[in-house]
Amino acid sequence: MELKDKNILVVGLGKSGISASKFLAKKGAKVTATDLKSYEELKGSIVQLEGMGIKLELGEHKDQVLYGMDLIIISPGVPMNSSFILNAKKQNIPIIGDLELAYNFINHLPIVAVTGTKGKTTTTTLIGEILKEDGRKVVVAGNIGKPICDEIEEITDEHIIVLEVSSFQLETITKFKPHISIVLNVTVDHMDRYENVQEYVEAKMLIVKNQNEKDYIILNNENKYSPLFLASTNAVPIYFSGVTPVDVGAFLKGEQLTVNIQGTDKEICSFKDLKIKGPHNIENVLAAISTVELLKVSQENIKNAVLKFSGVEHRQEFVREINKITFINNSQGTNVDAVMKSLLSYDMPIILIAGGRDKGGDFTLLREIVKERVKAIVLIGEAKELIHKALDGSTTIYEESSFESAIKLSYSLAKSGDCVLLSPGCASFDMFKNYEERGRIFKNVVLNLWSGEKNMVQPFPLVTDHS
Ligand code: UMA
Repeated sequence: MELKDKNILVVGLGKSGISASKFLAKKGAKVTATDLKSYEELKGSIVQLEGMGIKLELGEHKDQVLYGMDLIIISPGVPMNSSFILNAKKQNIPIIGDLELAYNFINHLPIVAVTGTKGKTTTTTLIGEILKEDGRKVVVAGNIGKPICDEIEEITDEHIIVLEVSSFQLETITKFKPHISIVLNVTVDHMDRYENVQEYVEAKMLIVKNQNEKDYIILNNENKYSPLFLASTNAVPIYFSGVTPVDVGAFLKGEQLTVNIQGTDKEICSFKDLKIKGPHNIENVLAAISTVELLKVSQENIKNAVLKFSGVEHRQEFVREINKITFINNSQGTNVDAVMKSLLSYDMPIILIAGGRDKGGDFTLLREIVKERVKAIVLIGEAKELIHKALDGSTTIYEESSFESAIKLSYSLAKSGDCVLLSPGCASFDMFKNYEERGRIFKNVVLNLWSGEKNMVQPFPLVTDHS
């Protein structure tokens, strides 16, 4: 793809827009970038574009900027039916996303693309970890939060590219073709962007659009939309299932995660030995195992990487076991649904640490599951009282004024075989810079807990996170 001296408009200056703008400028394109946000709102990030000769049109998308454009790179969060984009379409300006842009420079390499409503980041990360364990050169990027255009300069001919792709990114592909596509599951989501479920599923189905009989599609045997994907591609299907054995693919044989793609069953490990818990995570691991089996990773390296994998940071991340008490960091669980999912994932009595800044969630929806699984709740932050009221009577509830004292109280309440779960169901901004800081402080406090005396802490100073 020749970019030199082309007039290219980047729409949206979030992570992908900034990354695409830099990439295009380095390739000699004449770049204009526009965003609905003002200079004031964006100044922290657009500083990266200084000195690159990029023209900025901020605060609104003016139709005049479309004049003379050869190409538009649209950010995933910009809807294709906005009046500005519809106007661009009328003028026949080609519109692609950063995924398609990058594809032009990496299409000679094996590409693995993971999509699905839930589990994309965990599965994408795990595939990357297994490939690394096998000594492969791998780039993991995409919707995971790392735009692929940022990685292109580092990519060599030996690399395997593992991409998390969203329906928003798939909407703007033309030639993008993964060698292996993975569709983890499709459930209703993003109904603020799509007219109906069918439209959302159709966007996801674009992942197979350019695949042929030399490519593979890994499908969830239990998802009702899988047959639609299969019907629209010539790619070879491989299935995974956490419920029933499949002929070609990965499944549970008793407790054992098992893969059979080459004609014989290979047992990887027991699901009980996984650090990431819950039926959804078994499916994510099975999907990852199918993928790396296709890429001919050794059974031993698959096993080693899978057993080591403690999840994506802040998403049901295993932190530590101390006195047979398991500590889990789910700081990214900032809504009620995420709390529900994490509570369903642990088959052991739970001490739940929750609270923070309320996002308007209905905590009463948790009453039943809390009654069933939660031994105690320790509440922190602005939403303490609100959550206490919503869950009053469903379990024992404590309120703590500091995060550290909440963690220590949870530890003292827990017995051998219990799980202390940070799953706040709220935003973090009342007490922390962001959910990452909340998660790191949690881990830091937990790692400093002293196993000798359960309700005392080891006397080293805590390293506080100011990153
Ligand atoms: N904007 C406009 N015009 C519009 C709409 C938005 O100018 O009409 C501007 C906003 O003012 C903002 C910028 O566009 O400055 C934001 O762009 P964006 O929403 O595309 O966000 P990015 O920061 O570029 O992040 C995107 C993905 N975001 C979305 O798809 C909404 C990130 O996925 C992804 O990690 C990142 O690219 C790198 O590839 C996030 C996500 O929520 C995590 N994805 C959804 C999901 O996983 O369900 C799809």
